[in-house]
Amino acid sequence: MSEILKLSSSEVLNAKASRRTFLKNSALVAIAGGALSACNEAPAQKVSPNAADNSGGTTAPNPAPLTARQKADAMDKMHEAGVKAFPAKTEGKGNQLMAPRIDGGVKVYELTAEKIMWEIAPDQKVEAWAYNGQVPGPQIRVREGDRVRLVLHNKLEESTAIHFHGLELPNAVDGVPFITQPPVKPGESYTYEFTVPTGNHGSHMYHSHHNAATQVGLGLLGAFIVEPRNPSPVERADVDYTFILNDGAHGYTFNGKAFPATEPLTAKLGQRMRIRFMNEGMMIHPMHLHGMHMTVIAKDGWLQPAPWKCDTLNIAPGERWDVIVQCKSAGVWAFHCHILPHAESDHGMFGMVTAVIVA
Ligand SMILES: [Cu+2]
Repeated sequence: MSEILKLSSSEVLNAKASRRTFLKNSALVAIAGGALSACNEAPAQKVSPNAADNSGGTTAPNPAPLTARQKADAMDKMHEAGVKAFPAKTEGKGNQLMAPRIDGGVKVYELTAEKIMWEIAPDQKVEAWAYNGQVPGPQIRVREGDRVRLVLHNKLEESTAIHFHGLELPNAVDGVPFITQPPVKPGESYTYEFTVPTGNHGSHMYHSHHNAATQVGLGLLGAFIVEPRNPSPVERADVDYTFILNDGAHGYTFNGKAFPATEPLTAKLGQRMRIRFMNEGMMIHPMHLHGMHMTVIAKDGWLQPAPWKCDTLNIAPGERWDVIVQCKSAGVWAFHCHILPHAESDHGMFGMVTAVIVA
């Protein structure tokens, strides 16, 4: 072996056909050959100069490069497949209305925070931190003046807490660790009890207020809707949708799902559709509805001095906006975030896309 390693390149090139150099050269070729075949056997190191060319360099490229039209058709096929799959079925549904247990006139809700696997879109399962196994967590719906008790059980590996976003509650139940309460440690439970203030009705939220960029991004959030005792005529609606936007670890989602698994909003021709936008993410999302305008009636639960109209409504983090859509035109109307990289790529639509379907 040491003899071979001492062989210089000039010796190889100028070698005389002596038995000694013949043996040296043969050994060198064997070593080089062995190294090459080892390379060929390692799949990660296989390199083809042109993956699309299967000719081996002996004939014209095969298959031939795509024409511009073929490339356009290939892209269209991906876009069409996404739209045809909508609304795609996935496992699990978030934001399900939760019935309280009544205890001496108090509405009692129990929420368990726990790690689960959650299907965002077909065959796209991710780890989620969820309340009661759903993302968003169960919808809590009460009336102004109700007495509410919420019991949080923490089955996570880190501490957590719940803040009631938009409710004007006593300081002690504000849900911010080290400001108003100790963190709820893994394995512990914590009880919040309060009366929903009169006049504080509308679309509110509950979510973690501990390591929140991670915990809310992973799914620890839900709608807390307070119905008024005396609804205003502007609020009258035939169908009522809660529409929670998020943009954390699970990507761009509406109610915990990404297109084509997002849920369409449906109404009959002539019906009034209420949409309660809630942004639990960390980015703004201008929601744009095709074909019909939206009439904005409330911001953060508070009725506007006068309703106003738009077709694109920016929903900033933490905001809630309530709108009415007078469903005056039949059809499938695209409804999406207008920051286009949140909704579409060259592979087709994804993330923050759904449709308002008027039939
Ligand atoms: Cu967006």
